[in-house]
Amino acid sequence: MAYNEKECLFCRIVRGEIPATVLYRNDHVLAFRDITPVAPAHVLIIPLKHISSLSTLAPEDEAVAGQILLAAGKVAEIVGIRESGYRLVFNSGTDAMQSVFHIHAHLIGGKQMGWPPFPGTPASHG
Ligand code: DGP
Repeated sequence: MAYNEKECLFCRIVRGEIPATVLYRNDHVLAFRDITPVAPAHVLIIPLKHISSLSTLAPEDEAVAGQILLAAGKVAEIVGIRESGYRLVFNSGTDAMQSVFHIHAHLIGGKQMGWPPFPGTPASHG
């Protein structure tokens, strides 16, 4: 798997080298439909800048992290789920099953979801 900007899948989408259904773009972030949606609305919000994951967010990325959150509300409005509700998920690392190592928020909605995400599993704080 490639982690550098030249080969990174989402960097290639940012550069327009790979097509995507783009719903929103500004100077900091890009939002496009997930290719394998898990809900009626499933949009990925990514920074234009290559950052591998939440774990590698640096203090200088503070503004771009905020831009992802701000974009979430705009995208929820665009896909018509701002009122009904939505979830923002950042998968980071192996246990979370992160598969693309360019930080992204999954904006998911358009159906009733459950909480907690693993009903019946006893919580354990190691
Ligand atoms: P994650 O597992 O959190 O790293 O999520 C990566 C997501 O990226 C996954 O839900 C599928 C999506 N994805 C992978 N390749 C493509 C692609 O080429 N285009 C689009 N639109 N989404 C992709």
